[in-house]
Amino acid sequence: MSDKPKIILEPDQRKQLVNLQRRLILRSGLTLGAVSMLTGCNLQDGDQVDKALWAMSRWNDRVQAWLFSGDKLAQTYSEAQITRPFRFNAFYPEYNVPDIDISDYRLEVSGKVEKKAPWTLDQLKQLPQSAQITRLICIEGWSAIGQWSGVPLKTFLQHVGADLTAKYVGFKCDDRYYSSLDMPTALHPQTILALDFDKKPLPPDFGYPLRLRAPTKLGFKNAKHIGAIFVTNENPGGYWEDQGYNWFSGI
Ligand SMILES: Nc1nc2c(c(=O)[nH]1)N[C@H]1C(S)=C(S)[C@@H](COP(=O)(O)O)O[C@H]1N2
Ligand SMILES: [Mo]
Repeated sequence: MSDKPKIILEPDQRKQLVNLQRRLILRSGLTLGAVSMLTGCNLQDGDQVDKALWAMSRWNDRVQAWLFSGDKLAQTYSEAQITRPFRFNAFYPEYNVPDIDISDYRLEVSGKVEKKAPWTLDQLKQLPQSAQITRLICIEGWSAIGQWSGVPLKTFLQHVGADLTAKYVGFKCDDRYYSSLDMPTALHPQTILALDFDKKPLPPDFGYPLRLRAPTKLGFKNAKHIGAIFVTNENPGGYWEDQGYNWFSGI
């Protein structure tokens, strides 16, 4: 709090705190001033700020889930507005993008679903498809408009007889990334299992052979190279979510 003596932070702690502040400010749409007012902290001191911000982050998950029941639509754009070239991002550099052999590829399905048989890409292509031109927003401070098409996640979940009253849908990726969605977002009309990017099969950089495209969520919730989907009542977390990124991170 502002009347407490300054706490000296280790460089690591400081970095973590600055990141958390930045994320929370981005996430909540609040200004630095508003966050400092709400938390009663001057955003300079250690422990107290950290505690208040983590508490706010958890509070955010609950309030956001309650405020946004899954029917709010993300903005869509025209073809002329597409960002070219599109931007790549992952937790590793571009030259480490996984090289996936499609002849071996199967999408695995598990958890609270009736049909657990794995899916080939061709089988996924047989399901109804939906296209969108939307903005992917990365928490690192950039965004890009792109075109994706694929199977609405809701359609897929219905096909496998998923328990749609379960709380979460989890994703495991072929690069060890993982993430998860709340069920309302999984059933949202703009949430798709994208097979195509820019009207062509997803290139390796952008998530070949299958990625999640949920424009009501931040970029890091849009898992690429999905190898497995599961339905569960236990929050599966995620690669960035488990490092402090706000789990809900959406509208
Ligand atoms: N499998 C996997 N999916 C991932 C990531 C990753 O590292 N691995 N990074 C996420 C992040 S932080 C962002 S912003 C988007 C970037 O997607 P793009 O490369 O299509 O721009 O992918 C998300 N999905
Ligand atoms: Mo990101």
